[in-house]
Amino acid sequence: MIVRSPRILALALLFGITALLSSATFSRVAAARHATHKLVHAKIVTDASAVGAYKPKTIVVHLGDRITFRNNSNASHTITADHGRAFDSGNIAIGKTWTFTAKHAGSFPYHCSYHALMHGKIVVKR
Ligand SMILES: [Cu+2]
Repeated sequence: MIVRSPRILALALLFGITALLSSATFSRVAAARHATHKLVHAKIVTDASAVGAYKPKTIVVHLGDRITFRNNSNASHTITADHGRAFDSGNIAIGKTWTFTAKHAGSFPYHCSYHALMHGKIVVKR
């Protein structure tokens, strides 16, 4: 293609540069979004009616994020997935922590394998 008008050439150049810049900005933003994974702090507290309770009860994170649960209650507990073997903390003694890494998207209800009334939910978004 032969461009005769310098005005059209300038416009084409301007358009090209703008497109290049905006695509570079976009990919930088997208990369940053995936590079920064959150660390969420949660806890297990003493609860008069159920021995222990997860706080917060429902936690929403994104893929790659981690949740650290600290057992601030006065009994041992577990964080055990309701369905299949998605995750199981095993025993979390008083004062100890357990960290969950969000590797799969979905909704994961869990419970304490010692105390039937303790329930929580982790929601992992893409
Ligand atoms: Cu428990």
